[in-house]
Amino acid sequence: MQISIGLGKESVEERLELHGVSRRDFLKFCSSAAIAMGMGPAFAPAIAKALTAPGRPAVIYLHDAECTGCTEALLRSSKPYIDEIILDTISIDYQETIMAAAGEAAEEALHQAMKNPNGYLCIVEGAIPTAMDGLYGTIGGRTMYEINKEVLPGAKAVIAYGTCASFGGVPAAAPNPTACKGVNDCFADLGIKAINIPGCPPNPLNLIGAIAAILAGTKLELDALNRPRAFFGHTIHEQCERLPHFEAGEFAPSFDSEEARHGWCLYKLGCKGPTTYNNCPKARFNDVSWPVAAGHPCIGCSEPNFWDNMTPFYKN
Ligand code: FSX
Ligand code: SF4
Ligand code: F3S
Repeated sequence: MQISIGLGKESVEERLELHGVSRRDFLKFCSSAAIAMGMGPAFAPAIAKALTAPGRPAVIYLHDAECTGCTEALLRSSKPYIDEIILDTISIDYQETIMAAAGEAAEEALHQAMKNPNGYLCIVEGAIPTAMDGLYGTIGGRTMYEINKEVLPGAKAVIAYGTCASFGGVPAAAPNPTACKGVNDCFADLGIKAINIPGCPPNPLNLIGAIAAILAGTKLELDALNRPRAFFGHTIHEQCERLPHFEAGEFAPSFDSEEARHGWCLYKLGCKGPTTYNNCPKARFNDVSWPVAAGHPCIGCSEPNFWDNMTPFYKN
């Protein structure tokens, strides 16, 4: 996969066609994003319009301290070609993991994107190490802290994508020797107010939904943790397909039990669904499944400090 830097003159539709993505596939993808936002599929054309409108800002995607799972979630999907859809519609102009450019050419791509006449949106993945003046995380000889500080203040909007960028996540787990912080915690003094899309990994549909809302000029209602209510307004538990079993007091006794296979509740095996806000049951991953449906308890991966507060993840 090679990222397009400075896209050609074709329309978004033409570029998608070139990659074998039909208008129908694209609308299907927009319907999934609409459903993840809690809107009906009727909202899909509005999302499609926002994502393909001319004069869109550049998108700069910064990497900090993390496992790159957020990018993987974005790219490693089987259908319908989510990677092409994302890269060709939102045209990410700078993304260290997937861009072809390296070294000085990469620096140049970043500075070009920052000069885009339509401005730029910034997506941040990963937490920012702050101990030792940020020296625990450097890219091209500059600290992640410095790079974020250069890019974020000029952005039209900042999205903290993943639990690490939102709240510190795994790199900030106790004892946090690198003093990693989430974007808002790290850059509050610069007046940065990032929209948080947590999850470890986060769901790409939530990112696309947030970008579509920003591009369409729709105000995203945020909760006290700066998460869009459209995606994070309900607990996993409230939306879980195993909920009727919870209410009937039917709890799976072990992961390999018949009861677990038959959809009984995983609460007594450690499920954190009742205290975790996310839309996984509705958005699902890759249109296929989500942890609890696959027989794994929710570990609360989208909540602040989940690594410290939600462990032990399993009970038996
Ligand atoms: Fe990994 Fe992203 Fe977790 Fe963090 O996802 S999936 S550790 S949220 O920053 O790469
Ligand atoms: Fe709630 Fe978890 Fe049981 Fe689902 S499996 S009903 S989220 S406790
Ligand atoms: Fe994470 Fe729980 Fe969803 S572990 S992926 S918030 S089901």
